[in-house]
Amino acid sequence: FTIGLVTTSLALHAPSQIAASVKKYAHQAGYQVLISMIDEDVNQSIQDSINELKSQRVERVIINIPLESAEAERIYENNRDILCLFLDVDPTSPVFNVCFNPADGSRASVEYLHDLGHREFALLAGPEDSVSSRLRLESWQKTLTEKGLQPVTVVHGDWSAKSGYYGALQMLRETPQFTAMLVGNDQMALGVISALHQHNVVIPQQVSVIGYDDTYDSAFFHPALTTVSLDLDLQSKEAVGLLLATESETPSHILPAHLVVRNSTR
Ligand code: IPT
Repeated sequence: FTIGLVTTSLALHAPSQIAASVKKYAHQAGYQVLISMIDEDVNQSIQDSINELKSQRVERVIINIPLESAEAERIYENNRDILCLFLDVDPTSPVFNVCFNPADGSRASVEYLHDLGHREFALLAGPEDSVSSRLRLESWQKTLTEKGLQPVTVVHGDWSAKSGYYGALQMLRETPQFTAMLVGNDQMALGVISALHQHNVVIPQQVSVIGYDDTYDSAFFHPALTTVSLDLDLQSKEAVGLLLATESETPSHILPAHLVVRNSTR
């Protein structure tokens, strides 16, 4: 049997880690995995990818594409002949999904830095069209508001290290008073670290940085990155397990995220 994986760019660390884990757990269960990567440049739709997989007789599909709930429901409705499980939707959405709690890790980041005395926060969020990016940003902002704070700036990147680098440069130019930066993922944080180093801003003495994901490389950044840890291997394991165990959708699983403190904060 074959499981399908429709995924966003595998040039990104988290989706590539997920793809590797999906493959590992599917193989352990005796299944093959067919991967269809959405290529935004050729404007290939998710439905094109699903059709491609269906034509290869795939009946169970994991979808790791950021989708707002309405969009995910539409995909579910249009594909009742197969079983679709979503990895990047709002976990409260009615579609079958295994997703991380979007609020707990973001809240923990703000509280940790606030307890250390930080009051000037810069937010470097992921892309505006990603549901996970939106929910992480909303949770940062909500937690700051509860503490009577406003971020000094909000900038969006595209998840890449390059966008983190340029986002940080923009912040240093326009709103350099921040002492803490919350970053939507670790790849962007890598670019942030590089930009701050170049401008002789010392991490964590002058600016604390917290990332998001805790992919395999993050402990080896310089300084080792404090970040919100997502157990992507567990997410993949649960997704494969649920997809193979059920004939139809079972209640969705919400996975916790937690802060891992390393050397980029003080
Ligand atoms: C999410 C990652 O946190 C982020 O770094 C980026 O790679 C994004 O995926 C790509 O869509 S993880 C996802 C399962 C919410």
